[in-house]
Amino acid sequence: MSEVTFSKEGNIGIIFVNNPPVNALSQAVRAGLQSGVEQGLADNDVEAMVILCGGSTFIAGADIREFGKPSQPPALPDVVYFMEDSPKPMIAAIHGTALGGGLEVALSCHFRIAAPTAKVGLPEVKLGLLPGAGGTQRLPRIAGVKAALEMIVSGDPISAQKTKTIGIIDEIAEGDLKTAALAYAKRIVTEKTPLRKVREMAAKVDSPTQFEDFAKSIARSKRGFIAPFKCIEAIRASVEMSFDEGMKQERTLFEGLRQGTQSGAQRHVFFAEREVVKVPGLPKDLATRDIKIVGILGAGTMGGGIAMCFANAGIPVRLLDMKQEFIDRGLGVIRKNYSNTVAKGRLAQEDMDQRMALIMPTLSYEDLKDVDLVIEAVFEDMAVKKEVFGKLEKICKPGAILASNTSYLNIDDIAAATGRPQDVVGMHFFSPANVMRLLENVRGAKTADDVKATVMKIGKKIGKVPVMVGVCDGFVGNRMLGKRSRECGFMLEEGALPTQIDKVIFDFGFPMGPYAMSDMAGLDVGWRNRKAKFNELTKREQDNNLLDKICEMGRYGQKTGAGFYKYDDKRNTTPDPLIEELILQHSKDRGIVRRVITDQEILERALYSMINEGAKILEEGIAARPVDIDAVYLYGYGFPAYHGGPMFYADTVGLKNIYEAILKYKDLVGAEYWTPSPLLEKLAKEGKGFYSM
Ligand code: 3H9
Repeated sequence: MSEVTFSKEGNIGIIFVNNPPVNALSQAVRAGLQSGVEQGLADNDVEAMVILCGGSTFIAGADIREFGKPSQPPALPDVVYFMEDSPKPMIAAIHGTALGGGLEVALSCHFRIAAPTAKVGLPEVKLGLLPGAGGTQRLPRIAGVKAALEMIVSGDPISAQKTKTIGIIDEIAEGDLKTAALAYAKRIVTEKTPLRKVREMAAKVDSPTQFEDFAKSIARSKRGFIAPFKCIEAIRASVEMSFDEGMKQERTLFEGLRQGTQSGAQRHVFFAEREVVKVPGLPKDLATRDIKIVGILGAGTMGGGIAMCFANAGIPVRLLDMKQEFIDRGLGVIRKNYSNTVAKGRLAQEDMDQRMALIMPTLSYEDLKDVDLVIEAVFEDMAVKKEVFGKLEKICKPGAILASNTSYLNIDDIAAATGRPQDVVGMHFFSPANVMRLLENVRGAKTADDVKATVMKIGKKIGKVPVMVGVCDGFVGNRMLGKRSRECGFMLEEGALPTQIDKVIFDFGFPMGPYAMSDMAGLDVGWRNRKAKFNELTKREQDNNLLDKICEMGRYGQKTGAGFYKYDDKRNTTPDPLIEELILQHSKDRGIVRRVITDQEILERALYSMINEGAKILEEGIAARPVDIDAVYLYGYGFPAYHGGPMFYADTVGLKNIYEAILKYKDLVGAEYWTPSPLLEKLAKEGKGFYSM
């Protein structure tokens, strides 16, 4: 069956789009729409035309996969112009999500009717783009500049009800959409309703400085992104130029973005999120285990956050801790988190109550005997974990999945403490667990395939981006981050200060630099880890003991009011001369002559050390694909989406350049820290990238 068909019901032509899964506007769909309108125009019996879609949604936008290729006619702006020009009424019948080019098609129709559950939006900005088929020119004309700015710059869809209020949708369908749309079309014909061409309306600003004010309001949240600001520029054209000139301006801006690296990276992120859940080697149709009740051990920050994730998805939780006071404190934090969301208007009180009711606190392991999945979030110590898993093995029913939230420890060793290693897996959430989207699912050597498939599926269900990784110290995320921390520590000794390093990393697009981040997470965490692994460190790493010195002063970061920086009551950060003095003295004591370290060197050493480790992680099969590593960094560590993740970024820099830089740092810092991964070396010499191996 072709993607677009034309048929008739009485005097109404139906242009039916059927291009699963989301009716994206591929070349065939664009051509089909054009030819559908042509057929309707040529047929004297047809007095109006309805655009209707099959499957779960109206057109969800341009086919994103086509953006990297040369465009094939007909172009969408021409198709929609042709529709709007039709002398016969055109009606869009919307269900599911009319997104991007889909909404642009609808806006070029003369009338729009939508199912009550439908949503519409222009999410192009999330792909580093702007609406390129008239969205920036038509939306402000029909919905006003304010609504257009909000919708286009956020990219978030809005409900059919709201769209009716702001004028985008003319009618909400009652009952079957097709029947309602045909009746609406007939009414338009009978009543001879004049055609409403959005392009003929005028867009007006609400205040003379509306665009500047709006740009200022997003300066912080959209820092580093190009597209949101180009969206504003394009919308401005709808007010200041004629429709045709505005369309030209939109096209120029759209093309500039489409060809830029940011959009390439953000399109990569879109597909990465969907790709990572498809684990190589796991059959798609593998039966998974049913997860109806979840047990969580530990009501601390991590356990509480994890409990919220499941409660948010409507899954009952048994939250176990050793003492009533721990339970009370944990539940108090959960309640406070939910209340804050209610106060911000993002959650109804009723929903909060329902979620709280799903979390059943307990002091008894006995209450875990009927859970289908149990996740332990207890103290990060192998002996403690083994003891816990020994108990779980005895209590939990056969087939229950036993998961550890460990961030470093060896899952195989934990599994060995039970008689059912096939049921044991890592589920590593990131703090705050109710916010961060990454879930590193760690497969042990004996983890059963259906357990792996289940933790991927449940991860997606609770709104995470689950990534399957193998066993190693720190898995993917923390193992790579460890290399960055080490290199930054060396740079402090050699001549940099925390403020300089943090600024470089912040300016690259991370939410914060490594020292601000450590202060936020708590320096004692890293300190404890360092002490545990002290004997495995090199002499230089052992001697690089700034962290020890800072922690010995009782400075554990934000929670103690001081760490690498000083903090006031409101946690405002100021550099501390005392720490700077400590660093200078440290270099002196170690006989290191401090030198000027350029921002470029900081960036390269911080990032390339991680990329080189990422390549090793690929070689070892800890991550199956570069996209898994990118997803870990995008969703767990705040890697800027417009750089696409460390491995994607490496390809944009060029592996040859990275390889050469690694050799340079090998001479400067030492081979034990900077030996290129054989995979990276091979790809660099072959002129390839991680995504073209
Ligand atoms: C645009 O329109 C530009 C225009 O202004 C101008 C042009 C000149 N293309 O998300 P799901 C795939 S830019 C290609 O899991 P859901 C997706 O990869 C576009 N493929 O389903 C997945 O494939 P697979 C503006 C697409 O039900 C499968 O469909 N529009 C596209 O959770 C299912 O997707 C957008 O940005 C696409 N446009 O959510 C909308 N969309 O099965 C992007 C999806 O192989 N899409 N796929 O992994 C979405 O937001 C969600 O997919 C949607 C459905 C809400 C529609």
